[in-house]
Amino acid sequence: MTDPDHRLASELIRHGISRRTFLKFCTSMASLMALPPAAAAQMAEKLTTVKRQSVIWLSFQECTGCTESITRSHKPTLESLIFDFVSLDYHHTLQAASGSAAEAAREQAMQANKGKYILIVDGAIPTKDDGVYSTIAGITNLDMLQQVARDAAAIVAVGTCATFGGLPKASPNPTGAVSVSDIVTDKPIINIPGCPPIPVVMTGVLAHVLTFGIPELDGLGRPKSFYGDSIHDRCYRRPFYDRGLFAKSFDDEGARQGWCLYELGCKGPTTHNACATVKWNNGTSFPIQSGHGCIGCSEPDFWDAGGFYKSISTGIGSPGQWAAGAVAVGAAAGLGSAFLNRSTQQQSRDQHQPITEQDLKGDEHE
Ligand code: FSX
Repeated sequence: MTDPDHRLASELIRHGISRRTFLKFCTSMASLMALPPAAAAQMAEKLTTVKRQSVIWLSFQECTGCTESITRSHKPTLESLIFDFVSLDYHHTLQAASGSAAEAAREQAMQANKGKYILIVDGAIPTKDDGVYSTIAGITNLDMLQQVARDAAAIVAVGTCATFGGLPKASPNPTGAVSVSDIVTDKPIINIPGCPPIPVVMTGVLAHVLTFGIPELDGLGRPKSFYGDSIHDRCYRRPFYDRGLFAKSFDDEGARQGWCLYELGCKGPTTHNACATVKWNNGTSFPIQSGHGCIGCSEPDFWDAGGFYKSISTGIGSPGQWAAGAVAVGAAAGLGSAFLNRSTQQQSRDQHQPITEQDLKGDEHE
């Protein structure tokens, strides 16, 4: 377990990162999250001075892509440094301790920070046959989630598996996999979907929680600052869509000219995420920029609903499940003051109307 009195300021010095660089990071975080200009300085001040927040990270039914996403960088980044700021008291992939020592660390952290720790979950939770399909230290994921969630201040569900069930929940869902919000209904839950999520989105949301509390969420519990727009809204290929210029195959002249990939099955119009603006690998690129359509990985049921290479316009899949247009449920100022329960999320999910061909045609006249 790490020293809870440790501050980020000393980590910055240890890594030779200047205040100016750190301020730049906070400024870009604040701007990505559409916060007012003064927020960057407040964020920097708070992150460097407050005590480390206890975080317990549980990984359930998943591929470890979410952890890979946040840790796989070829050099230490400020994003990874944010994790030096928190006291990551349990993460069975990253921690040095194993076996009973790891479980003892989890229990100790839960006791020492009762009601105050943040629980991060990646992976879905199998519920069929009493949850026997995934266990850690002999405890089913279902039991461990309920146990650790009980005294958490807030929960961050990371990755589409934890937020919506993701791949484990895909038909025929042999383990009865469900999302965190299907199990925990009495705690604030922030959903950060994506298979995997963008690293800077994870750290940005975490920085917001640590400094200003829970960010403003959409109807699916996703921070509006990162999931408020569709990929289509911010796509650099959008002008081709508007002019009706579509690639018909991945190697035709249109594809070579960088035309819109909509007819090749791109799910950008029905997918909410920050890939088109934040991008991946330190802002290098994102799938559409490398010539492949969006597969909609940050939307519920994307494995079953889309048909990866089928155009939305063919009617294959059911775009209504793809969360067209998020319904805001309001902002929350602090960990204790925001409460997003399952019924609210479910209700919002039910309110989503399918995107129709007419809606998409309507875009052409904007
Ligand atoms: Fe799921 Fe994450 Fe996809 Fe993988 O932990 S969101 S399968 S990237 O690993 O949960």
